[in-house]
Amino acid sequence: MWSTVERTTFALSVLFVALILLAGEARAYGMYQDRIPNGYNVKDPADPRRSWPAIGHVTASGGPINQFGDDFNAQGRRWTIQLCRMDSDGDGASNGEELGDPDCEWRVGLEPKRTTGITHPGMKGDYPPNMSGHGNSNLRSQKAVQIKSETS
Ligand SMILES: [Ca+2]
Repeated sequence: MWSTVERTTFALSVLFVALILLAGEARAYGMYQDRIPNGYNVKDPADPRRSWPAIGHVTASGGPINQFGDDFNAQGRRWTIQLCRMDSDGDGASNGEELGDPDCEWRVGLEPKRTTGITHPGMKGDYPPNMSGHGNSNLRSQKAVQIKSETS
C-alpha cells in the first residue's frame, strides 16, 4: 500500500494537473472573446451583474460546449456572416442581434454597432430588449417590421 507521503504526493500531482487544465481552458475561451462582437459584454442571464466569459460553453466558466460554441467551431472559430445570421439557441434572435451586430458587419477590432442590451447567444430565453423571442415566427415578423421602420 502507499505511504502517507506517496498519497500526498499523488494528490498534489492530481491537483496540479487539474489547475493547469483549468488555466488552459480559461485562456482558450479568453482568446475567443476577442473574436466575437461584445465578447466581453455577455452577462449571466440569471444574474446580469456577473459576466459570462465562456460564451460557447454551458457554464460561465466553461464545461461542455453549447450550441453557439458548436456553431462557432463549425465556422472555424471565427465570426462569419453565417454565424451572425444563425440563431444558435433558437430563441428567435440571431446571434448578431444578441451580440450587438444586427447587420453582420462587425470584424475583429471594430466597435460593435450596439454595446448595450447584449444577450447570450447560446441560452434560449435570454434575448435582446424589444424582442419577443421563443422562435415565434409571428413575433419575428413584427420585429422585422420594427427594424425596417427604424432604418428607414
Ligand atoms: Ca438566439
